[in-house]
Amino acid sequence: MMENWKQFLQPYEQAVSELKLKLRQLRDQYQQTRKHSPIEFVTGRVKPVTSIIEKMQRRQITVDRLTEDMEDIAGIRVMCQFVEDIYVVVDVLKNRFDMQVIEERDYITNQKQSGYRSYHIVIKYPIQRLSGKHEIKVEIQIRTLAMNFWATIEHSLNYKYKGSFPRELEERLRRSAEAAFLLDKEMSDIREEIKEAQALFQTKQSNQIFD
Ligand code: 0O2
Repeated sequence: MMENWKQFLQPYEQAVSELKLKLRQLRDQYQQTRKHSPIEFVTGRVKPVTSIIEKMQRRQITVDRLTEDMEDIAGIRVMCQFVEDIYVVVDVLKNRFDMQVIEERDYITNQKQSGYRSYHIVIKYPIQRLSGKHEIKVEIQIRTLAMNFWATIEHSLNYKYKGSFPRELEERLRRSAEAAFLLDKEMSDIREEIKEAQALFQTKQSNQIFD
């Protein structure tokens, strides 16, 4: 087993905090240039040790393969207003010089059996440590606010029921996944109207600051 988890996880902590900062600054740049930001908000976490150990056992990953085979020890989540924004974010990330996209999993076109939708990419992200350069794998989950609402609730229910939901709850989760899908579709259809209103609102707010 791993001897020093704290030390092992330090580079992952660094990668997560650097990426959170960079992606939040990216959102601020869109806002400062009065452009619609495809990023609504960003969160990040390093996988807790108990979850790493559970996944190692489930996927039969040995300690010497951990860095290579577990791609979500460092995780970033990017939340977007519209489904279209997700693909803009993916494109923006693919064109950055400070990361390399090495895998993509589109659970939007290929919704999971559970009802889960999200776009996952795995990147290689270089960090500078005292010992030199380290390439860290980071999983970035990109999703709408509606997808995030559903996934957050399903994740906590899953924690309680360990995946075996009572039949009625399973049916309700399936229906709420469908409702989240429809909400995303409705919002997409009126997105130009929404963006226009938000631009007006933003101008009004910044004028107030200078009053
Ligand atoms: P946490 O707490 O988010 O870290 P596997 O982990 O074996 O299922 P894989 O190939 O490692 O699969 O990764 P995948 O499917 O790209 O992403 C796994 C992560 O996606 C999960 O992490 C969740 O964050 C999210 N996810 C995938 N499927 C579902 C789902 O049905 N419901 C919800 N709520 N989230 C999902 P972890 O490790 O489960 O947990």
